[in-house]
Amino acid sequence: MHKITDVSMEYDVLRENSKLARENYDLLKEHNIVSVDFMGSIGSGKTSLIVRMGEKLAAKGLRVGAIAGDVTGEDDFGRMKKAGIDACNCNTGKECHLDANMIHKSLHRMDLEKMDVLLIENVGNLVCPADFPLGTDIRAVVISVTEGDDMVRKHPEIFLHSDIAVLNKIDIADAVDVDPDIIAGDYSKLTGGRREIMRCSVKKDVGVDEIIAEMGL
Ligand SMILES: Nc1nc2c(ncn2[C@@H]2O[C@H](COP(=O)(O)OP(=O)(O)O)[C@@H](O)[C@H]2O)c(=O)[nH]1
Ligand SMILES: [Mg+2]
Repeated sequence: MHKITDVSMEYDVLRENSKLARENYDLLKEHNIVSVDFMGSIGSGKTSLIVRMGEKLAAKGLRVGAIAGDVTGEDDFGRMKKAGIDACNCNTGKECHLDANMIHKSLHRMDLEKMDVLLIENVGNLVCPADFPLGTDIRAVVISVTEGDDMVRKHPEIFLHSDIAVLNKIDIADAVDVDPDIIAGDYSKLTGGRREIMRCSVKKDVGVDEIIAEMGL
């Protein structure tokens, strides 16, 4: 059961996060950097999408940076570096989400003078990241067909806190017996018919250009 002290502590944490998120936003704007926070489930394809986008944006002449947010390890960081992205690793320890303070520290470890776009991979989780804006221009949520057809119904908050929603791995929808139209319908209903989920297959390079265009990159 929540007590008054729990509630005010949570309020303080969120208020402090908002303040730092604002500072991150201002710092990124000072350097004319467009930034995206990729939230979403574990294994939905966040790193794959960042790597693919990184390659495409670099081909357009943009200088791409990334922050790999993970509880532990350097796996995603290594994948980003290998793709030629100027990446920074950000391990959260026990935290299930990135917060504005972690991004603040990461930004001070990066060369912002040499960056046009910053792609941030949040910790794989459809709950906690929603409450912690990082100060990016765009918040995106990435799910995939392999998680079943009920993710939007089970986790409406994160979709409501995002500007763009991506449904990945449509290449294997039949194999996992999931109908993408059901997920698309749930998302459309949740957003009052104002938005459509963006279907893609990072693996087959389907729909990634559309995501880049939607982000105005
Ligand atoms: N079939 C298929 N597999 C994909 C696709 N995108 C990513 N994957 C695979 O899904 C797994 C998890 O991807 P990853 O990018 O690490 O997910 P993350 O945990 O969200 O960063 C990897 O084995 C990827 O190769 C896709 O569009 N189609
Ligand atoms: Mg990843």
